[in-house]
Amino acid sequence: MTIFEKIIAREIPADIVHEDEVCLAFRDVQPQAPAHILIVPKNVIPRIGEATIDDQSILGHLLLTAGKIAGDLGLKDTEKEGFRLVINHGKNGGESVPHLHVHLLAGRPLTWPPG
Ligand code: DGP
Repeated sequence: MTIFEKIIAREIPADIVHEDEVCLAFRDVQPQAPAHILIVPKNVIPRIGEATIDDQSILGHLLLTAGKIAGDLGLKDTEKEGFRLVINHGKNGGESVPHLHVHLLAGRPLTWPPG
């Protein structure tokens, strides 16, 4: 069972900002920006490169939910705010939890290229 499955099952606590039938979103315990939310599917997909066509609606749902959360948190103003979505795959991608998740980062200017 991944740490995120334990959060979904309420076996360990998290600062939850959104839940629906497909996903749970909560604040990252090691925030890399003033706003750092993880959007996690309830059905475990280990990582994005292992997703299949059967996961298409879940993947779309995660992105739409990220946009909704950004709006709920007042992050969608393109002049004053903005945000970044990140999905890490594997060692060089920076993946540490083998349960697909979308990072929503915001609240400060984010540099490009990323580190
Ligand atoms: P990644 O490196 O892309 O696999 O991102 C995993 C993220 O998960 C990382 O930013 C830290 C976060 N994280 C790990 N364990 C926990 C936890 O128990 N609670 C919360 N809220 N976040 C966690």
